[in-house]
Amino acid sequence: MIIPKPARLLRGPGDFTLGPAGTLRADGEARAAGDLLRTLLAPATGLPLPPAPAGEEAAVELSLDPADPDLGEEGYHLRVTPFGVRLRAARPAGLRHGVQTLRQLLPPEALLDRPAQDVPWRIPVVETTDVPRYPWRGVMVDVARHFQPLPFLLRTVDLLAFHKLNVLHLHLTDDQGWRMPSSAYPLLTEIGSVRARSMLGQAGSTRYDDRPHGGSYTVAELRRLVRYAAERGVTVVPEIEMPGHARAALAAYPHLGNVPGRRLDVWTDWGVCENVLGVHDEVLEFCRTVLGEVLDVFPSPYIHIGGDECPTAEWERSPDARRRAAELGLAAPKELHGWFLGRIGEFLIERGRRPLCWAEDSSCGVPPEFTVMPWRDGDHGLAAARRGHDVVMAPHRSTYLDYPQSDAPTEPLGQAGEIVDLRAVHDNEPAPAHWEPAATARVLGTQAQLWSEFITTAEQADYLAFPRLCALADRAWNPSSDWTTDFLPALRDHGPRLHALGINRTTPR
Ligand code: TNX
Repeated sequence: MIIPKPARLLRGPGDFTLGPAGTLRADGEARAAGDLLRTLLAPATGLPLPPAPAGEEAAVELSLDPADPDLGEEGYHLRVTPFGVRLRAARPAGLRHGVQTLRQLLPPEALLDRPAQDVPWRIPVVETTDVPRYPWRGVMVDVARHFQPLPFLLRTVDLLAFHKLNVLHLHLTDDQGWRMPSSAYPLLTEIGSVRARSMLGQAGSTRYDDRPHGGSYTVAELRRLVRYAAERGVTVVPEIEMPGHARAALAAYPHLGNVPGRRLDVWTDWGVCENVLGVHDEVLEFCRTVLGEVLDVFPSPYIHIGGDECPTAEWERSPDARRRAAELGLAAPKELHGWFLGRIGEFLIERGRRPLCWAEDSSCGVPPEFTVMPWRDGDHGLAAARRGHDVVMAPHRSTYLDYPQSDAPTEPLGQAGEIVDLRAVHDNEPAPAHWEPAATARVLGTQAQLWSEFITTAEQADYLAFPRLCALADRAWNPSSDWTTDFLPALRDHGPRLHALGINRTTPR
């Protein structure tokens, strides 16, 4: 059994063995998916999959049928018979998912990054027509709290694609670090990417590790990530946090803040920082300029501008911010939050993109053109959908993978206060049954969150992400996957695959 559970899969007797003489046909727009299959199978299998000569049957054939009404943007039809493999889709994205299904149907050794010895590359006879329920199936990776180098992100893309997840939401900036270079504002990374130390333990702790943490990407690296992800059917959605969670920017450019002449360092604590961006014109100009550079690197239709956890005390105290609120006719300075995000949203829409932000309650104050990510408990998703927002569900009790998955003492340090176990992730229904159809129709999908206050290494990230990410992928793809009769047996088959992929499942230090 494979993960996510295909919408429909029939198994037949026998199998097909892919041998060294096996050919591949993938013409026209199907070629890229054919190349992907070659790239993915080569390290373990060494199979060359040469192109099939014209007029000859290929062992594996990939084809596009744009007129197929049932397969949509991402669906595919796969038929394995004792004589070969036939994969068809309406769009290249569907072919890529079919390629991942094929990888899971092969013996797990096919997933190794080195030659496997003496494994017959048998694929069971199956027929599947497989279409996802949601167009947004993602993972947010926080590279702001702890920087992760490019290879980590490339591997993450591979693991997403393997589970038919199609969005990598990249949290590039926060109080503790700014990871995206800007040619207009070079100090964002020169100053804002390094903090002097890290808090040890939960927010409010008084212990620190007393060593610097830093890192940032080059534009070339980010472009490479975008390209690599696109080849695998993954969209990289960048996030630049504003107006809160922006202390790294304030450390680099103090004039963006609310207190003239004040200098702040890059934050070394966890939690909600009360220093936020100011609301004067220079700040909006800064955000537009930085986002302009972001748009140049990331073709994603959606651009995330944060918007969460923005304390407004500095605005209440600042004469300038109070004046601005009054000029705008706002009832209170705290309404500057929605106003700020709304202005930046307009900018993104003018540039042909869709603004996206976190929503911690039903009144995040942004116009309906914003897509929102409700992340707290309660019916905030429903309320947002009723107000006309598209929503991507990110409820913390079932999608926050930075919380431990059990109360075992062997669990590595994570966020306190919650256990997010595998079952909770699998049970997460993005649009619960009591939502009315119009609200349900606003749900684009769901995603997992890998906040990285407590993730410093790839081993830790693996440990927290797996197998919970498998559960999220299953739920996001197929509404009918049952915990007991579908997911758990599939996960048993999946274990050797995760192992072959080199995923760490032991308690990291
Ligand atoms: C809340 S969710 C945050 C993050 C933290 C996370 C820890 C959200 C939009 N903000 O800044 O990293 O909790 O679980």
